[in-house]
Amino acid sequence: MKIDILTLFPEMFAPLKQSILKRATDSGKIEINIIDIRDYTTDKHKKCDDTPFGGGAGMVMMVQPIADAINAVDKDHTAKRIYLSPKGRKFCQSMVREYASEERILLLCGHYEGVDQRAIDLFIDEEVSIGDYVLTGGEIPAMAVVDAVARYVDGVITKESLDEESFSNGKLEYPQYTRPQEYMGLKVPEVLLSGNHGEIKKWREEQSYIITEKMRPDLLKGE
Ligand code: 4FL
Repeated sequence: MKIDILTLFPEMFAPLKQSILKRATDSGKIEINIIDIRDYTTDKHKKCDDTPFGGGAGMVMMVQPIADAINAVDKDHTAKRIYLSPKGRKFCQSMVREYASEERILLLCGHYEGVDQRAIDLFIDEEVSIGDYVLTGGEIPAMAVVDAVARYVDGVITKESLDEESFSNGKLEYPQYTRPQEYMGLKVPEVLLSGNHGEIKKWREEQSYIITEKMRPDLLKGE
């Protein structure tokens, strides 16, 4: 899978060169292409933002550098083009699976007060938010999308990990334990040491239900 990221702050994406994402890019399972929008400005001072028409605080990213950057990497529009924005559709696991099935996605990161609406109207397929809060820019949301989507690309992590995790069965994950068997007086639940796989499975399903009811009752609605 190919992922293009358009940003004014390419250095912010250094975390993608660690751990599982590093392995996935090194092995060629995903290709991440970070594009500096500033490379495409035609302004002699390399300006990429300006004050908003109509007044108001902050700066707005100009349409020209964004348009030229998108046309440079995806002229024939083969990528699904996503703009990270607090106004977008709320990102969720079903969208993760959908994006992972695409050949190519393009992520546009806004900064400051956002981008000129015409960049969205002309070039973007989908506006996506990672939650109801405002950040300094779309770079961290873009990394969240890359991270979540990469896990679903074939061969990046094991199929078992995907099957057992939170949300995959519509519920949150059961508690996990590893050594030691006792820590500060807290013991690992006996059933997990029993070797009885049927009982373990039953316990985990019960725990999933209990934690979901407590933390995210909304997930159980419609069952
Ligand atoms: C994007 C917040 C996606 C949440 C500022 C610029 C944002 C965001 N999800 N905040 N973009």
